[in-house]
Amino acid sequence: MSDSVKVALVGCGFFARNHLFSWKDLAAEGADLVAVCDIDAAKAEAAAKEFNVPRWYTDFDAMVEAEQIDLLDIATRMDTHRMLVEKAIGRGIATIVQKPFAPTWEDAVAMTAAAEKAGVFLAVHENFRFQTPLIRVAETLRTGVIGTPSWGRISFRTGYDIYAGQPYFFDEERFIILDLGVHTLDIARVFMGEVERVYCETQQRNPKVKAEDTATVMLKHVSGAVSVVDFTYESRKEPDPFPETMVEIEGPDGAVVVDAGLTMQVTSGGEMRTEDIGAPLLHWTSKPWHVAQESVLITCRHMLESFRAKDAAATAAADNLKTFAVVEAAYESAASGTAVKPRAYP
Ligand code: NAD
Ligand code: 89Y
Repeated sequence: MSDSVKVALVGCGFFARNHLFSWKDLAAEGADLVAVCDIDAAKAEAAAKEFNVPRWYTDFDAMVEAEQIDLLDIATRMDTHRMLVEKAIGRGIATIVQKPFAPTWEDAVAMTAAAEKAGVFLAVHENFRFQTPLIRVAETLRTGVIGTPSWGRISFRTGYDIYAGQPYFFDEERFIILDLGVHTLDIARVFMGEVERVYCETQQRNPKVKAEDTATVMLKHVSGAVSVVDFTYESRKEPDPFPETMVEIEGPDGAVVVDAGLTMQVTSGGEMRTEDIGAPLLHWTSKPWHVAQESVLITCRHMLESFRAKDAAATAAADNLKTFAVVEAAYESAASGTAVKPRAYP
């Protein structure tokens, strides 16, 4: 086993369980989870006990002062990201931060600039591109079997009760594009390349939420390809595919299609083959969340390996800003009714 990497986790809420299981699984690959922190003492203590973490804290400053942390994993909500990231980067601590990177473009840029200036590793835990099914689609596209993608659809439509685990969604001022669009728009970049124009229509279909819960986004990619990225929390169909992403990519020589149930159909040169691209069940994952849960392990592993290799992560801050720029452009487009060019990071 290579040298151990001391990991600390801040935020022990709903989604952090997946990080805790992942870091414990990665102990075999040298991750040493030394401390957890939550402003809610009961949550921090419970996480430490259940996952056998030696120390727990309620005060982030106290944790970073007392611990020798190699890699900090921030799993709090976005309103706290800038404050925590800037403190960590100020101490030279390599940091991973959950999506959405920040509530605003300005915050995301500030964190990216701070990390670049300090020369410190900063990456966003953007895990959809690390889902087993979507990894397989990206690998298949890279083989060139359909040629260069020219049209695509990336779709996440559900009516699953996401509010049960994440009740804070009711109060978001900007909702599904920032929460879920960050994932699917990131996937559009991975499959079809960078984006030069964005048009978006939003809808608020659930009267109990404050902001958009449905978005239909059209992207013109730099390559000339066009994609439709659509997502909603208000789809009423059975079986509900939550949390699977449906995909359809067309190229000059064929097509790749992923339907509910995670079967990929690859057509190339007039022949079609199917492949099961479902994620395996791990000892701590359960349906329907297992596809998302397993991707947390794969993401954490990628972060550990990138940090060790002194490489930028695939979802480094600067890369995630490109997805964030598409998110901002989608909001601007929906407000103005016009197509918008995503901003560039200076
Ligand atoms: P949550 O509210 O359940 O948990 C957040 C925790 O952070 C809470 O326990 C809170 O007490 C703690 N906290 C807040 N401020 C803190 C501070 N200053 N120091 C220490 N602890 C602090 O939220 P959640 O649902 O677990 O979401 C957390 C993040 O994970 C969000 O950004 C969310 O978008 C993201 N998330 C990602 C995925 C994914 O697939 N990548 C899925 C769900 C949630
Ligand atoms: O918050 C969302 C996310 O990031 O992935 C799934 C989710 O938890 C609900 O759609």
